[in-house]
Amino acid sequence: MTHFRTSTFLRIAKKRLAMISPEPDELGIITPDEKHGHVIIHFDIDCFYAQVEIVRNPTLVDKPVGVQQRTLVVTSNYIARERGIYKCMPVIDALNACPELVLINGEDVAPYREYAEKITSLLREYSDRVEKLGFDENFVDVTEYVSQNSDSLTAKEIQGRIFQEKNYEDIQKCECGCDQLLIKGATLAKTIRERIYKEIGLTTCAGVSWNKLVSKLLSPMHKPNNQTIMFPSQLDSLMYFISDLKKIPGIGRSTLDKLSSIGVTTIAELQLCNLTDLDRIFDRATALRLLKLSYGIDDSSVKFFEKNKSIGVEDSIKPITAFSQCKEKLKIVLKRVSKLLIEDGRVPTSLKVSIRYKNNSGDTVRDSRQTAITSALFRGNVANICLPEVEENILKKSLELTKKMTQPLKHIFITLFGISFGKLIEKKVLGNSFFFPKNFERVVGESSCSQTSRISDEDPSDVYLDETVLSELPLDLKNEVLSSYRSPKSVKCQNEFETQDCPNNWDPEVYKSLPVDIREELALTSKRPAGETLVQKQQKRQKSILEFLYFCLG
Ligand code: DCP
Ligand code: MG
Ligand code: MG
Repeated sequence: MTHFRTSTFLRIAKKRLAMISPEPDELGIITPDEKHGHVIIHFDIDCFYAQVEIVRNPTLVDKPVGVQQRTLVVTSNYIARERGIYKCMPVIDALNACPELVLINGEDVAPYREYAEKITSLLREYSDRVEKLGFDENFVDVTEYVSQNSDSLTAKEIQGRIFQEKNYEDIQKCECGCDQLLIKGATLAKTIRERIYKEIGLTTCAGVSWNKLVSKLLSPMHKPNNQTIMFPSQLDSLMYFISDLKKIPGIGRSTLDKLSSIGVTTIAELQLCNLTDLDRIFDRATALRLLKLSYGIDDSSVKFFEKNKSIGVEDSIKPITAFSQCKEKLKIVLKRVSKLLIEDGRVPTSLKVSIRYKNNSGDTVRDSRQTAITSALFRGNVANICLPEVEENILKKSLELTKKMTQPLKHIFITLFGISFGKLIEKKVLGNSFFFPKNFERVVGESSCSQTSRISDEDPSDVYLDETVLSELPLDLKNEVLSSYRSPKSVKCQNEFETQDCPNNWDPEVYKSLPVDIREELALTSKRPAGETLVQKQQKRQKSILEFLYFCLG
């Protein structure tokens, strides 16, 4: 295989793609005005777990450090790599190769998750399009940021390395002028990497280009702690250089097997395929995508940042054989998950408990149960999960769920507990009307949950007040906000009625299946003392909420 000139390559690529379909434009063929003009950076943290351990214990900085999970060294710092340690090396081999290797147990991944989240939130300062790939990688589409900060990103020289160490002067310039945008993107990538190092303590690698595939292929080229940029006219050389189909993200084991069944084992061979060849083993959409990838064409966008749908922790434990031992174990798991929940800041409205246990046939199996929890439990601030009464409430529910799973067992033999919180509610300050209750704070997020407290635009009493936000206000503003609450017309309470609200004469399962408003009505009616009207009952609730607010404000 010889090196094509870029123009030759593009001509061949277009011709080939044109042969694939009578409407080549629909295939997203690279045309300067269509596909270029984006700036996408791929970041990958250097020896991630090992760096986190070194940041947590700086005395390790000049030692060979490996992170151990079970019998493997899953990663190591670059000092250890120079001494022959590679990823997923058996511990025994690693210690033979490098007896002075410092091994750290990395089975608790919580610290790594914490650092990964710090990085993602720093990246989000530059774009809403931040897409995580695995634990230590992110794509960021910085096109808008680069365009809006064009002047401040003007650089005298290109930051980092250029693919194949080319001189920029020798590179064929793209007709659309995207090269300049990419150069500014490289300046931004350098700034971001410096910030990650200064603020979080981790070095990273980055790839800068106009699409996700190319950026991902570029970022490991100058490891560690460096970045690589490439220009569209170098695309053919890149795909030739990569050569190995396995290096293309999205081409996994089963795709490789199918391709090899028709004799395709390299990128160059895939480029030579036509659609008819690929149609035999793939559907049309997959066949087209594979062909495009082989030419370095990737028109998938960087997805908008999405927070985790749930937050949970699982712990393997020494087997427990009595239900009475469950609470203590659940408490340990709950403490860990509480920390993550507080860092996240969203309020959960569902609780799930998972266990791994031996069933009556002696097989080890997993099971989980979940229940709704009221967001009111946290009184507007998820940090309240640490209050003893809140913790106790959650533990009680967790034990009830565990009981449901273990009741059919002849003997209890549990080897894992997990607690996970879901249906997380975001709280967001809206617009400029910060001090007006109806816009003060609004619960957003997974509002599909009909049991979440809802807010009406009309009724100020219907607003969800966050004590932490209130407590930060100057006194006069606090009073102004509170004055709007002096005589609310009505307060819609947290209307998440659960089984414990179930009237005595109702079957809890039947009660649970009723619509929320009917459950609310039933619960209120059944609980109020004789002679008390529904309105009086609601007024009582309203009063206690107000008392709580006044209490919070001192
Ligand atoms: N990891 C793991 N098991 C694997 C591969 C990786 O537990 N089979 C973990 C350890 C790594 C982290 O994921 O630190 C990120 O994986 P990378 O492949 O990015 O490897 P590193 O970040 O460790 O090294 P590099 O500097 O090569 O990116
Ligand atoms: Mg990495
Ligand atoms: Mg990685």
